[in-house]
Amino acid sequence: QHDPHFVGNRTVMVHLFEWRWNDIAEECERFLGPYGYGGVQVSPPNENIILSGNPVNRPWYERYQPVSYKLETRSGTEQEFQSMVRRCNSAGVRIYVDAVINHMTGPAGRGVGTGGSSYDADALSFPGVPYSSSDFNGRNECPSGSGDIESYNDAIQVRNCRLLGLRDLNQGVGWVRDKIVEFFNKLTGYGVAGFRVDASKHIVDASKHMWPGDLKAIFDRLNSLPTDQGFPSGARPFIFQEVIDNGGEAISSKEYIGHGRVTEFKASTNIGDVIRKNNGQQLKYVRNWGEGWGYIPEGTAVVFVDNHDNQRGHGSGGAQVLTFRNSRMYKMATAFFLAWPYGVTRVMSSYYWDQDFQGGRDVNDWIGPPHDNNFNTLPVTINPDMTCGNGWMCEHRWRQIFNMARFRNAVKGTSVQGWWENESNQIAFSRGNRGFIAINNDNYVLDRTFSTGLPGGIYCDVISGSLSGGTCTGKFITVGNDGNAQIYISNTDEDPIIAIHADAKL
Ligand code: ARE
Ligand code: CA
Repeated sequence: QHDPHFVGNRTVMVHLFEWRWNDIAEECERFLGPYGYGGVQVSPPNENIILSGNPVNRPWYERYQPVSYKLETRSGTEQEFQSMVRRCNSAGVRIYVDAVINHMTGPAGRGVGTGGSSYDADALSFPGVPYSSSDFNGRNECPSGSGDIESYNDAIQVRNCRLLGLRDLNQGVGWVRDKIVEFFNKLTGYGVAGFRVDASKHIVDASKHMWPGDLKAIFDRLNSLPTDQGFPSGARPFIFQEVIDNGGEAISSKEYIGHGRVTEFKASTNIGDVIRKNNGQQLKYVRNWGEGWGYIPEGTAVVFVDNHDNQRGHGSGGAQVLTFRNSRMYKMATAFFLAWPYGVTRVMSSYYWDQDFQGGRDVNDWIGPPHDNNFNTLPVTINPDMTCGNGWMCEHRWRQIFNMARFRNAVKGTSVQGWWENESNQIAFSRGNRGFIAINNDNYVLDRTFSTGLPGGIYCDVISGSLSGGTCTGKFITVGNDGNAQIYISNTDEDPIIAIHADAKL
C-alpha cells in the first residue's frame, strides 16, 4: 500500500486544503490533468463539528473533529464528492482522502454536525455512526491522570489517551474497525485512490500487542480499487500515515512503514533550515538528501516543504518552515524537492489569512478558508495570469512549481548524476540524460560550464518561463553536442534557479 497509483509518468500530489469538491473537479479538468499533476489530497470529507464562537468562528480545524462518516461538509455534499472523484480520475488525477479515524470531537457537550447528526461528546455518543461509550478508550486503556496525552515518552499514552482532548476511539473494538473499514470501502468504491491517515501514531497499539497492530488489521480488510475507474485489477489503496517523528520520543515512524508510507516531517524542517542558512546549514549538504539525513527509506516516505499545520504554527516545525509568504526561498526549496529522487512529493496549496503575532504566536492561526457572511466557503476563481483569486494562494499554479512537477515527471526513473557543489550554497546535478538543475543560494553569481548529461540542443529554462508555441517564454539554454552548457545565475535573480529537461526542448 505504498503505491499512489499515479497515472502514466505523473509523480506529484497537491494538497488542495479546504477546497470545495466542485472546485477540485474543475481544477482536475482545467489544470491538474493537463499540467501533469498526479493526485490531490482533499480535506476530511466526513461530517464534522461546527465550532462557532468569538473570535474563533468556523476554524479550519473543526474538520479534524468528526461527528459521523456522512459525506457532508463545507466542501460539499456526497453527490458532489462522488462526481469530483469520477471527474478527476477521468482527467488522470487521483484523489486521496484525509481520514480522521483516531478520534471524534473534543470536549464539546451536545450539538449537531455539518451533516445534521447530533452528538453528545460528554456521554461519548455519536449516533450518526453510531458510536457509544464502549467504542472509546477510557480508564482501562489510558494510564494518564487526566485522560489526555501527558507524555510523548509513553507509547501507551500516545495511543490510548486523548490527543488535545479529542474523544479517543478504541480501534481494538470490532465495531470500530467495522465502521472504519466501511467508511474507507465506501470511498474507494467511489474511486478514491488512497488515504492520508491523520494522527497515525495515536492509533497503532504495537506495544501492548504482539501482532502488527490495529491499523494493519484495518488496512488489510480494505477492498481493492475499482477497475472501472482505471485502476489495475487487485490494486490496493494507497496509505500514507501522518507520523511526526523528530526523534527522542517513544514512537518511531519506522513502526509504520511496513503497511504504508509515512510523512517524513524532518525533511520539512531541515529544508527550511538549509535554505535560510540557519545554524551553519548550507545548500551543499543536501548532496546525500534522504536516508543520508537519517530519513526513512526512499520508497516509504511522503515529503513536503510545508503542510497545513506547520505553515501556521500547529503540529511540528517552527519558524524555519518555509511557506508562500517566503516565496523566493519557498520556490527554491520546492524546486529542490521536485528535482531530487526522494519520496512521494506533495505540494501545499493554501489560502491566505492575516497573521497577528502576539507573544511569538499567531493568534489568527485558526482562521478558516475564504468564506461569505454565512461561512460558506468561497469558490476558487482564476485570474487571467493563471493565478487564483478570492483569497486562494494556489502555490501549485505558480509557474516555477508546476513546471518543476513536470520536470519530476520527465526525469522519473533516473538517478542523480554529475553532482556539483561550490564551497557553500551553489549546487547542480543531472537526472540521468533527462534533466539538469542548478541552484544559487549564495550572495554572488554562479557562472560556469556544466556537463548536463543531456543530448545536444536548445532547452527552455522552465523556471524563468515555459516551452510554449514552439519557443521559450523565458531563458534559452544551449546544450552542446558534448552535453556541456554555460549556466549563469545571478544571485539577484527573482528565482536563482535554472532547470531544463527533455520534455521542454525546442
Ligand atoms: C482544537 C484546539 C485544541 C483543543 C481541541 C479539542 O486547537 O486546543 O484541545 O481542538 O477541542 C487540528 C488542530 C488542533 C485542533 C484539532 C481538532 O491542529 O489545534 O485542536 O485539529 O480540531 C500532534 C499529533 C499530530 C497532530 C498534531 C497537531 O501527533 O497527529 O499534534 N496533527 C494532526 C492534524 C491536525 C489535527 C489533528 C491531528 C487532530 O494534521 O491538523 O489538529 O485531528 C510533537 C509530537 C507530535 C505532535 C506535536 C504537536 O512534535 O511528536 O506527535 O503532533 O508535538 O503537539
Ligand atoms: Ca488513540
